[in-house]
Amino acid sequence: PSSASPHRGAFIVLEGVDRCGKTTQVGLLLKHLVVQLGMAAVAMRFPDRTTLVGNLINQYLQSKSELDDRAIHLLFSANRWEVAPTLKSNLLEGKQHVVCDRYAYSGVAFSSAKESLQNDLEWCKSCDVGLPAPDAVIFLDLTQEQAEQRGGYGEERYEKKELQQRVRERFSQLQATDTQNGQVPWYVVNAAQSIEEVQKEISTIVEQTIEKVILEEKPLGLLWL
Ligand code: Z5A
Repeated sequence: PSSASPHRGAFIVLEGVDRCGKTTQVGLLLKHLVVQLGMAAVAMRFPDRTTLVGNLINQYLQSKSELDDRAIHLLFSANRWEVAPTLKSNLLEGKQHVVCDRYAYSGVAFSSAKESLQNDLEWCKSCDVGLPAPDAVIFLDLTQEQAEQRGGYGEERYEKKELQQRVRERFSQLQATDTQNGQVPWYVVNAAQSIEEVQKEISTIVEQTIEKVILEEKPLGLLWL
């Protein structure tokens, strides 16, 4: 990567289905950027269960409360909007790279995989329009069968085979429209490789993205605008 001082941090999002290894890879990537490359970087994740809204989401995911499908969708989106000022300030004032575990793509993919919202993809997207846009989405690709081999699904509400299959299809749809619009580049990484191999691929993509953001002095974009 360039040794030039960054005008802002790069915003990297890791997405993928359940069990694809996002959390593992966010940790390794952060270590790589900070310890090995000496860069300023922070990790963020959605849902951020530490906030008031995040607490409501946590109760819903653990089936301790019931909510209308649109209401929970709005809460997931609100959770991003309430953290957006911190995200922006990390990138713009702090000039820190942000590595984020899930983002609005998960929001749309999971909600629109539900029967009640399956024809409302655009409504699902509309709630997150205008959030900071990632400089790269890294999609950790794992088939249903491979995900299942990593241990059965857990206790949380969405950890069910049929739903996860539809979520996977929704992610492909979102990738196709982002690619068509040319705003946010997607990189698909085969998540069935070893942890080290996945990490190597991710590091290369991220280093190239950071270089581009610095050299081209890319302004921070607005999602889906
Ligand atoms: N959700 C939503 O509906 N709307 C929204 O707007 C958002 C989210 C943001 C909770 O998310 C739920 O919220 C989620 C989507 C929905 N529902 N589901 N399903 P979360 O992010 O809090 O929790 P999670 O997504 O369920 O975490 P995860 O996906 O289960 O884990 P992961 O981060 O992808 O994977 P991991 O923890 O790094 O690894 C999983 C296991 O595999 C673990 O044992 C690892 O050691 C192992 N692993 C990792 N990499 C490898 C490789 N390469 N080989 C072999 N084994 C590996």
